[in-house]
Amino acid sequence: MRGLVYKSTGSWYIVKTNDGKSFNARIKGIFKIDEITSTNPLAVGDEVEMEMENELESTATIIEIHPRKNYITRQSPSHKKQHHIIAANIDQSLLFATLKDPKTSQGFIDRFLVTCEAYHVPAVILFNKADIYRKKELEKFEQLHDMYTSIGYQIVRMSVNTGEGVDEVKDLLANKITLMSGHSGVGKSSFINAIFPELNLKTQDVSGWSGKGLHTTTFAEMFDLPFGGRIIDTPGMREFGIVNITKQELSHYYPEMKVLINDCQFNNCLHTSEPGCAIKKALIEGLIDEERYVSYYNILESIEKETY
Ligand SMILES: Nc1nc2c(ncn2[C@@H]2O[C@H](COP(=O)(O)OP(=O)(O)O)[C@@H](O)[C@H]2O)c(=O)[nH]1
Ligand SMILES: [Mg+2]
Ligand SMILES: [Zn+2]
Repeated sequence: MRGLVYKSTGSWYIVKTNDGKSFNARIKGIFKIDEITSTNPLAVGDEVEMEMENELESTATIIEIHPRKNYITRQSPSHKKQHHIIAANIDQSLLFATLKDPKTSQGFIDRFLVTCEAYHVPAVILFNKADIYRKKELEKFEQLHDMYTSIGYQIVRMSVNTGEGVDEVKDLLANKITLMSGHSGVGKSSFINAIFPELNLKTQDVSGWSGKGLHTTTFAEMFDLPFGGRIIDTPGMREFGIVNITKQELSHYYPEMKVLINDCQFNNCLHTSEPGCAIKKALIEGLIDEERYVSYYNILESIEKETY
């Protein structure tokens, strides 16, 4: 029987069949998956084939994984060369960002966008907690809004507290598998609770004192939405490590740079100090955002370090 992985807790997986039955499933045998080294063979969103183990106990054995449309990984915090697959077969990714309490840096947003571009996952950026933005944050929002929309990204100004933008985001979720990401404390669980109160996810304040917070928030989990569609909550995900991207590739994942790279004098141009660089020229002319170039440069440097 065929099923979809909803949660992974290490060696056990919660897998749901098409008719909505949940199984506790384990892997049997060795899985050869793509050509990547990952610390987890299966992830939330994977389509699998299972055999019933015990019908009464709803246990099953996973015998096969179906080919993935895409997947998103992050670097293992302890082994930089290894990655951990966060989720597979994603239709889109929503990045929850905030300009205050806490402040999401543009560098973080850009790393996220690069990861999405590299894995072919469409991305939308949500600026939550708009209710507490003052003049400074509102100006910053306008600037980021204009810059990101000019290079093709969708931006939503949102507040779970006042409801601003919530329906707009809810509409984006219909009939899709959506990965929710962003720093802890930006309002992901609050948003999910606002559109689907029955789920009653723990928000930060509660999990903080329950003592279970850290433990229960390590694994990504998928939820069915009552109005169609599924969301994947990724609690505790502090950052995306950029994995498997070469220095040469990086500018391909900046849409505003990608359209210019054929105009560089050298076809292996990294757009730092090479002569005849079309990207540097566009930067000087103000056609490429300075902060975007800074984030490009920082990611480029981090790739350099990892490759010795
Ligand atoms: N002012 C304000 N606070 C919010 C908003 N959304 C969430 N919060 C608060 O931010 C904190 C963290 O929210 P939570 O949903 O746990 O964030 P998560 O870690 O991303 O899941 C909680 O105290 C929420 O009440 C919002 O739109 N405005
Ligand atoms: Mg949360
Ligand atoms: Zn160049």
